[in-house]
Amino acid sequence: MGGPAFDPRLIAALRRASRVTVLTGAGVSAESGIPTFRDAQTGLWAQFRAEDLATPEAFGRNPRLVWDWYAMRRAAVQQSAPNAGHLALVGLERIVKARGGAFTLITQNVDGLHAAAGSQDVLELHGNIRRVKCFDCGRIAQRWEPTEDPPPRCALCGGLLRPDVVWFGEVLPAGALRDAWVAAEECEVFLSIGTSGLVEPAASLPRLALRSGAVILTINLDVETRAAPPRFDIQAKAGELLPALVGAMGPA
Ligand code: BV8
Ligand code: ZN
Repeated sequence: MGGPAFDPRLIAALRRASRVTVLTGAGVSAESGIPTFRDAQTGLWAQFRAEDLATPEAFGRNPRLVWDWYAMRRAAVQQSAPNAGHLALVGLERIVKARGGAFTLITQNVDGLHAAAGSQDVLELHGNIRRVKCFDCGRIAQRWEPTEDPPPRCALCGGLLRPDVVWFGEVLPAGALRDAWVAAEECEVFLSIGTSGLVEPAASLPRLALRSGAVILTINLDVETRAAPPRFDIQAKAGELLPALVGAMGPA
């Protein structure tokens, strides 16, 4: 039983593209067992909405609560592994680069799974939950002294440590955002995978690519499958469809 049949125009565009850009959201990590942002919160976090906890105001009001929420998510991330979708994106990068093309992977995810899978030069628009930074002096740390009374303190100034992620109302890392903008403007094929497209400015990247003349492939669970070039929409799980897509492109 062969895999899904892809529109030959999509495969042709992927085969001839000298620059491919990919944007991923939480849907790419779902098959690694990491709940998406839209998934309802569970357990003692069920009473909170993610977007209400992922703000500097929430941390300012209740640092312990927000720290503990991230500690729970970080533990889930540390127990997770890249899935077939992450690995297929590593394969796609290798195929494009082997033919001398450029490949950029932009992620909204903070779980670090693309780098763990072997993707190079990942643009983390929203930071990384495995790192922390000082709420006062901004010093970044990969490790910190555990404490009975979280959040732990900054080794430099004694300020409270927070996850090194971009909260709602905070600006994105300027370099990553600039590089993501250029990668969207200059690519011939843009893949948007596992994102609800609700959070700005990341959500504007596919529109920018479309305006710049790129072919857009959207892979999501809540999208109607249709092929109307230059847009292709495929309703599928990223971890199932991406390996078939890369396989349909042929050898590196
Ligand atoms: C900014 C890190 C300038 C933290 C995240 C009003 C006031 C203030 C701000 C705003 C405002 N209106 C708009 C804004 C801007 C705001 C924004 O966009 N708000 C939205 C909610 C309206 N953006 C910001 O604040 C950004 N900063 O704009 O700075 C500024 C400054 C001050 C004032 C104004 C502007 C910062 C945004 C970054 C927030 N941080 N993450 C953390 O992780 O805790 S965002 C967070 O949510 C995630 O990182 C992710 O990006 C986003 C969730 O989106 P998705 O990844 O798409 O995940 P989601 O669950 O939504 O969807 C998953 C999809 O996958 C679904 O479609 C599902 O069907 C699909 N799926 C599921 N399983 C699979 C699958 N698909 C394929 N296969 C599967 N197996
Ligand atoms: Zn500090």
